[in-house]
Amino acid sequence: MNAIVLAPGVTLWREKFSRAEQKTLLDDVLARIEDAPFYRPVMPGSGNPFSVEESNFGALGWVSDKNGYRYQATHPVTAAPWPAIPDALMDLWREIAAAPDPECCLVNLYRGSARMGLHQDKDEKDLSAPVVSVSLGDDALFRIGGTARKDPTRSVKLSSGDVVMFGGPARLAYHGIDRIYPGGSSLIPGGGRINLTLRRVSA
Ligand code: MD3
Ligand code: FE
Repeated sequence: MNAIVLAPGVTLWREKFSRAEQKTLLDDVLARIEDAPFYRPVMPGSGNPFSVEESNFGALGWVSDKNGYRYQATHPVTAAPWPAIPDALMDLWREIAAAPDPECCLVNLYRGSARMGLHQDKDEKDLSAPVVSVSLGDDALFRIGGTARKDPTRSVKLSSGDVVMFGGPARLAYHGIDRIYPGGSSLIPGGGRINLTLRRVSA
């Protein structure tokens, strides 16, 4: 279905979720957020707050605090287990990922000038499975490079309903979100962007 290969291991499906499917998925996500509210992580060491707010669904959630980055089974504020991953996202993974079921759906909320600096995702024991990303709401300027920080990067605008899969040679690529374009989408109440990333954590 209209897959574009952006680079080796990087596949993009523009508007894989229709507007109606985006709305249904967002309602499902926001219902689960009632049980696992967005919170603002802080950087290990410095304790500086992230500009994004986060939550998770699934058996394991990715968290960051003064002590480091890790996966854990419970919400750092409520101490409750994370809600289950929405069915529509499990279906998506099973359609495109060719890997055992995801254990984590990290939920990132970008409002205003929130961004995410260039980084690698390498806290997962299983680096053979891809990461699958779903964008909802306002457009974002996404940047992806190579496996070394100094490698050249390219920028791609991601819009609501877009799905990107990062696997194989791209699994350890540096990537980040330079900015959000506010006000472009009416999907999310209060505006902004939600990114959902599905990950396999255990080997
Ligand atoms: C490329 N999130 O949560 S999703 C993250 O839009 C993260 O919220 C961004 O980077 C966001 O870690 C980008 C796209 C993405 C996610 C994981 C990747 C790209 C990736 C892992 C490896 C390579
Ligand atoms: Fe990442």
